[in-house]
Amino acid sequence: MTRASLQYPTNRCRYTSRGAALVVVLFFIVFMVSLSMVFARQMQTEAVTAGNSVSQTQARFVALGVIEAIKADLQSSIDAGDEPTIDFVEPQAQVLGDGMYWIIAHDFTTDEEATFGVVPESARVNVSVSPPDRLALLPGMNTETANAIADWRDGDDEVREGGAESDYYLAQRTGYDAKNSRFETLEELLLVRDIDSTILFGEDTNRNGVLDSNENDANATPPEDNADGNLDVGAYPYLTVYSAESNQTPDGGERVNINQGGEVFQLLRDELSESRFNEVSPRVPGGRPFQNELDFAVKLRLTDEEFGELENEITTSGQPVRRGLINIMSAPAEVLDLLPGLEPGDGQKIVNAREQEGESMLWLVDAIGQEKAVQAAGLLTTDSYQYSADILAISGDGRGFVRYRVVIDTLAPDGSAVEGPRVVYTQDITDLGWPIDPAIRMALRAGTPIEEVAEQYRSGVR
Ligand SMILES: [Ca+2]
Ligand SMILES: [Ca+2]
Ligand SMILES: [Ca+2]
Ligand SMILES: [Ca+2]
Repeated sequence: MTRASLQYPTNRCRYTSRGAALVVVLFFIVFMVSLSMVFARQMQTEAVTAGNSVSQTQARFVALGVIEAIKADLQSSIDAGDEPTIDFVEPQAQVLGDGMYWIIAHDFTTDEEATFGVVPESARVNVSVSPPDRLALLPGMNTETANAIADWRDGDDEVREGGAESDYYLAQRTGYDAKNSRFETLEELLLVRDIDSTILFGEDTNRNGVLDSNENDANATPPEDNADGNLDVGAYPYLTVYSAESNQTPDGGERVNINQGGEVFQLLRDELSESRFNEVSPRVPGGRPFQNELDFAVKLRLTDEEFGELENEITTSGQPVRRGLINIMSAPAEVLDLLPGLEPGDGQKIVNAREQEGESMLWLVDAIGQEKAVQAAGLLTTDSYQYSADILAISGDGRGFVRYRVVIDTLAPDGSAVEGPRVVYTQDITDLGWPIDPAIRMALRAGTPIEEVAEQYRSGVR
């Protein structure tokens, strides 16, 4: 990891040349969206009665334009030789063609207003990888449900304590086998014993992260909620099935396994001064086996700068793909708390410390102590190769809107290398209803120009 990869998208200077290329792509997207709308209007003259569905079609083209813009944004960072990042696509009250869009995100610290952004999937807990004792800590889960999840994904038919394997599922009215393989979508969780939409979505039935009035009135209106003034968001916003990265070096080479053979000595000789090489290399044999890269840095007593040069070149894993690593730079405190060996409060310490200057992940030792840092480090990353977007798009006349949840992966299907952005999941969740301020739709319906509405809602709306 270099410092550049730590600078989550705050410093925009280095993106200047990328920006110019991306502007061309975005211009093309706007052009295509507008063109689609012209066709949609022409169709309207042939079917006057279908007015609202034409607006719906316009909204759909806006959403599809947003997906293309996100892909172009990711591609431009890959083209620049960086790990994929979102640097240009703005998420809140943006005009695209003749419509507007928002990208709805989730902020665990508030249920009073919506937050917006494209979410790195490595900021979530991977339900295919996370140990059951960690899954049990998620809202709505317990040891039995977590063990049922672990049984569902593990390759054997041995039932964990309180868990469930094929014997259980086959005995149900609609019998099916336990998958015995990793999850491919989050909705697949609904096939696991005891997991239902209440566990996944809690009281937040419209999945906007906001406590809406119907979600806080007990059973006066659906859903049934506990009317305690707090939104139970369920497990869904914490979870992913997509997070994965290749175990290659940033330029596509093989990483050096620090637990085997003599290659690591050559690497140390290449990267360190002669005096430092003579100092630290004798510590390698006694330090083996290293738990992970951070353990290596601690045992060899590397400096922050030295470890910064080495950490993306080394590994303790023989696997071509590493699944479920959690992004230490963008995961919320609530997710970081779920790392093995950490306890509630450690996540917040990490969040407080992660913006400090540094060349490597060594700052984690200062933030939460050496023992915890080394235990957690094997599951940490600073990158994300998969991004999800919950896109809300509305036609300029306010009569049609759509909401799509999409996941975009930049890795090849086998996960072994970066290939380029592709959509791996799309779900139409328009029927959950309009999830942000209803005044936006009313203003557009009343004929307020979209630029005016966008200006008004670009900041500080729920
Ligand atoms: Ca199993
Ligand atoms: Ca809600
Ligand atoms: Ca209710
Ligand atoms: Ca509640």
